[in-house]
Amino acid sequence: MHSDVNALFHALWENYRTVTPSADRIHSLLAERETKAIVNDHIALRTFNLAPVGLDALAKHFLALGYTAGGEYHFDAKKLYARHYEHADPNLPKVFISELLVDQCSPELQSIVQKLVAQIAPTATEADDFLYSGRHWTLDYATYQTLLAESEYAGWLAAWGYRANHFTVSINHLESLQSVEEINTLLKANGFTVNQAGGEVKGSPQDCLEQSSTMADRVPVHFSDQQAIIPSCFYEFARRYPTDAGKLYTGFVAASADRIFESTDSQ
Ligand code: OOG
Ligand code: NI
Repeated sequence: MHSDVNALFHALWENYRTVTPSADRIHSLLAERETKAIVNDHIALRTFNLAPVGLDALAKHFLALGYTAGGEYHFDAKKLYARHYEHADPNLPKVFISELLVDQCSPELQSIVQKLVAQIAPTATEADDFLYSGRHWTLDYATYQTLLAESEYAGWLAAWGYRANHFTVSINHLESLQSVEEINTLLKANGFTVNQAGGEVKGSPQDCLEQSSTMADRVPVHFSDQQAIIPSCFYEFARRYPTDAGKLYTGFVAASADRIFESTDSQ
């Protein structure tokens, strides 16, 4: 368990950027327009709802650093449950953690995932580096394809394991660009692909949250029997609005999140 929150996010970022070539390019594109450092709105992590790696085992790392649980979110069609965590320090990123409800999936998927999770050391989740420790199991390409065919989320998680699947720029903290639309225009002008699912801008001022994301980079990955080029991680952009109480909304919007998951889809 990390005792230094900045060290944890730094390690998560370093791990993320090694598999996400767009991350540095997009970060530079924004940073060169700004006088202050880019602030992250949130990051996201994925897991299976099986011991010892359920959502709470990941959350524990953040609770130990002073984070508290925020809202919970249900994604019935994707068979996912999620919760967000936030810190009293508004400059620390929020954390969105989801888990696949394995028991709701097909017997074949359940059996595959149980075999993957059985390879994880019982105390693995306690390690300082667990949240960026990648895959803890062997996986062949055909098994990856089987998982993908039923659940894009299961396939991605089996291939990539534990790591931040995206970082999110806080548009509220930018000086040069004010809106999600402006960010999307800049991204497209520089050759990046913006996630179109449900529209390029997800959410509205009424939701108190507007978001967009790139489609994940595609990079080579070693499976136990072959190498293949598959989606890795993506970048997201979020603009928050005040709620009626006057403070910026700190939660997420399930309908938007549902489509942001699709940023790592393989087709
Ligand atoms: C999380 C997707 C949801 C958001 O900001 O609503 C999300 C994921 O892809 O793991 O990041
Ligand atoms: Ni996000």
